[in-house]
Amino acid sequence: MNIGIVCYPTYGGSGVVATELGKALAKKGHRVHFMAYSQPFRLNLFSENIFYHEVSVNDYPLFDYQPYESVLASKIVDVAIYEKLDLLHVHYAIPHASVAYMAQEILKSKKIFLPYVTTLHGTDITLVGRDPSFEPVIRFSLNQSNAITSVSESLKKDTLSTFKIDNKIEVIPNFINLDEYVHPQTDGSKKRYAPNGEKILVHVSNFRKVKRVEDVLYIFDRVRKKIPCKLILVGDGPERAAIEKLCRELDTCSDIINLGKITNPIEVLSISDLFILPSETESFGLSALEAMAMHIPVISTNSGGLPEVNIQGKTGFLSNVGDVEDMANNALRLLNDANLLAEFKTRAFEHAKLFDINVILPQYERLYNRLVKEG
Ligand code: GMT
Repeated sequence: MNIGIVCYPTYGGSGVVATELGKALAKKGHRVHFMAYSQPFRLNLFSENIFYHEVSVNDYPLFDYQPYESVLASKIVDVAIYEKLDLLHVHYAIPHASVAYMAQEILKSKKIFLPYVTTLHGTDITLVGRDPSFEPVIRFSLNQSNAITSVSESLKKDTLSTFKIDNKIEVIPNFINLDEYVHPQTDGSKKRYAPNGEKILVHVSNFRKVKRVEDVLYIFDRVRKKIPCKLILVGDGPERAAIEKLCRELDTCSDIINLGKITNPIEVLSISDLFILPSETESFGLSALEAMAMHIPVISTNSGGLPEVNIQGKTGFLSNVGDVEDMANNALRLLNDANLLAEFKTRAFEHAKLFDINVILPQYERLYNRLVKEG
């Protein structure tokens, strides 16, 4: 099948899911055409069956806002015609679903039918999508989608309560390629960050408000007062400066390592003991799943789709948003009991297996086949 994928190329779950999905489809022999305004950061172009079409908008003095949507729609039309796309899969509803609709209409006028799947990732519905100025466009383009998928039951519920959607929403969760989540030899790097055998807590995110990275620091502060530990922060974003200020106030900077943006967190995860994700909301929490795939239990909030990924008392613990005291106590409970920690590690990994690409990819392929047949 010839499949077009539209996604955000930047650091963030939706881009990672789109890229990993495209890579897995290409491995199975599908020809996958990525369209984005820059190369998705986890995409290696020197791979069989993978193609990348950059969407570049020319600057013009008239534009205060560049007409990205129009250029993207034209790109989709062009790629659909010349690469003979069978199907288009857009990740993140805004603005990709309405652009897909526009491209579909243009192609119809040329007697070409291009079905499109819209995958909802979270903030497109729970944060950005709640802005009423988007409502008519999101609702319309979702209802026009030939299929809608959401990454969790929780996001499906949120979508149905936010928008009047007549279309069916199919849940296809986030996934990981378990084969890639192997423990490399790590003694050397563990010593580099925790020279005296300290426990390592880790947080990976794009440092947006919704991630509540300040809570990571409050949790760490409480844990550090009880046991020797280090905190590794992976990622970067708008909250970084506030976090640096807070660690100075808490006087914990000497035990915090800011690694910044790392393309793939596997190595860092392989030396970590506990993953901390205190998000305000999380439609799924791909970073938590990545940690679990590396045998790391998760201390998280219980918001959004997190309870579908992190199982209370089995793969980690879940607390109310903002309850840093409870999250710190849960972290200490695990870090202070080697046997319990070992049990949680095993169960985290076992649960991650349910989200292996080999389980999830066929669900997308079935959906694609159905749409192409229907067309
Ligand atoms: O978490 C972010 O801010 C990035 C965002 C994105 O769209 O890239 O992630 C969302 O999509 C991921 C992949 O489906 C989910 O695993 C994340 O939970 C979701 N983030 C939120 O809902 C806040």
